[in-house]
Amino acid sequence: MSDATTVDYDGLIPNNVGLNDDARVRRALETWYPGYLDWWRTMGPEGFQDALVYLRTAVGVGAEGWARFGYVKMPEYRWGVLLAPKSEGRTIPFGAHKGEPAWQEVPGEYRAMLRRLLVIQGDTEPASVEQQRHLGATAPSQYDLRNLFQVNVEEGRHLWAMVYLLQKYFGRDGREESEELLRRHSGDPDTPRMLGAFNERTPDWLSFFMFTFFTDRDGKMQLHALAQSGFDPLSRTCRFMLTEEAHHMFVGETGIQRIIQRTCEAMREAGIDDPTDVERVRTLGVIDLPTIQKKANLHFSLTLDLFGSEISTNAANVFNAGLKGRYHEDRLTDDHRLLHDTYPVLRLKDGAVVKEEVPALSSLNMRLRDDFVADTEAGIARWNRVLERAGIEFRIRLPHVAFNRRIGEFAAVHADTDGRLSDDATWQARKAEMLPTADDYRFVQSLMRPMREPGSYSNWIAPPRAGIDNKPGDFEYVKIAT
Ligand code: BYC
Ligand code: FE
Ligand code: FE
Repeated sequence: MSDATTVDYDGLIPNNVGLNDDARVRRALETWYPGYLDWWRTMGPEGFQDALVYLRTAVGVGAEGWARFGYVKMPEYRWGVLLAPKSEGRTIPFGAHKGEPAWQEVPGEYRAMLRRLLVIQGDTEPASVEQQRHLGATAPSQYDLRNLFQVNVEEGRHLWAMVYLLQKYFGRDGREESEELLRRHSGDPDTPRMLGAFNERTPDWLSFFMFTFFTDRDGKMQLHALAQSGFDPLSRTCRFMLTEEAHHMFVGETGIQRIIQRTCEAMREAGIDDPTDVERVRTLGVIDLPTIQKKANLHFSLTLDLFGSEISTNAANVFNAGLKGRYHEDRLTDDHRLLHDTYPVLRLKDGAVVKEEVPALSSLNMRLRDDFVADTEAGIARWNRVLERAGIEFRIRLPHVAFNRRIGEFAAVHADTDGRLSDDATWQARKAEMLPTADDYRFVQSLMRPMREPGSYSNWIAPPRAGIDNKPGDFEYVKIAT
């Protein structure tokens, strides 16, 4: 029996959802498992499959001590199905059904809508693992290598989380969707992943840290919105996923912070004051600040696309249905139905970017995106404190939301990082100041050399302030089989 906080570790699939008493779903998951493992081995981290990696594994869902650390071979990681504890008497917090008891089964009228949300959420998780597949070969330290793999196994577990919901609540359709989730692949011309950013490459560690800083944060925002769901199993799943997600953004934020720190140190040692003297900074073997800015521009704009169109009937429908709420819905004090409210949306009107009040229900994607931008700003401010302390006249800043977009209001125009619209020729001429160029990629790539010695770090990144699980600086996080 599972009382929701104890996790059953005896079977093939660790879980706190009573799989032992649910032969149908257990069999479905056990049938899916070999295909998953095959996917992990062929599309997951390249190499290192026999290495012992110092990983945390979720062993409970309570607020205290939910994870255990230890050496694991990745294919033997205990991917499990873990839901946050049920809160008795929970009601649907928003939309047309607000105040009714939360659903424990799929509401028939919303079946298709819910299935689509689960599939899109599920699709992103393995996509990110595929995107990061080649990074192990060039990790700048054992510490970073371990963090990469930690993120990868947890994204794998997030796939399990969605597959469980699909198989438990969607029968045959759910089993087919679960297979499809392993069949689509990031960047595949015939069967790509569903959302744009998940088909982009993550070619180097600067990209990886930017991805975990920006794109995993879209994950955080979307999971928060889904954690409010009136469909209780989804709410509980997402609440637990969020406890893991925090580490992914930590990896991104501190990764970039350490890169900036190292660049500042090297510039100071060499007596370089001008951060835009890219050539000289590069000769020091560290990443120049303008390149970091351009990568941030790229990953920010790609991630904004993941919020969908600013004005969206899909978003209105899933809110009305009680399936996907707002960030911190439970802390907001309006009527949670939004039938009569408006929200300010940036729009393109007669060739200008203007703010317009739009019905609140239609602008929920915009609202979540605004919450995302605010959350992002806090992290950027911490990067900038490193620059400030080093006395270097440079600040990382977010580009305008209209910059480099492929989805929504600004998809059809060119806007620069200040939001000024420009014609195609001007855009082409200025692109290299705003987005990474082939030369920038080549330079960053040239720094990507593996550092395998415990406690040693590649020249372009500073060591972290503390080890994982309080381990000492020279801890061997990954025991590479020879
Ligand atoms: N690329 O009304 P619209 C994560 C499609 S990340 C391609 O504007 P909607 C993670 C859209 O599907 C979080 N297509 O938008 C992070 C629709 O197509 P159909 C993932 C796109 O539907 C790092 C059409 O355009 N979870 O967890 O309101 C590592 C019109 O759509 C894109 C979720 O996203 C795009 N960028 O919003 C690992 C939550 N954007 O149906 C993991 C679930 C839109 O007309 N998903 N389209 O064929 C959703 O809530 C919504 O589907 C979206 C889109 C917010 C994604
Ligand atoms: Fe995830
Ligand atoms: Fe994540």
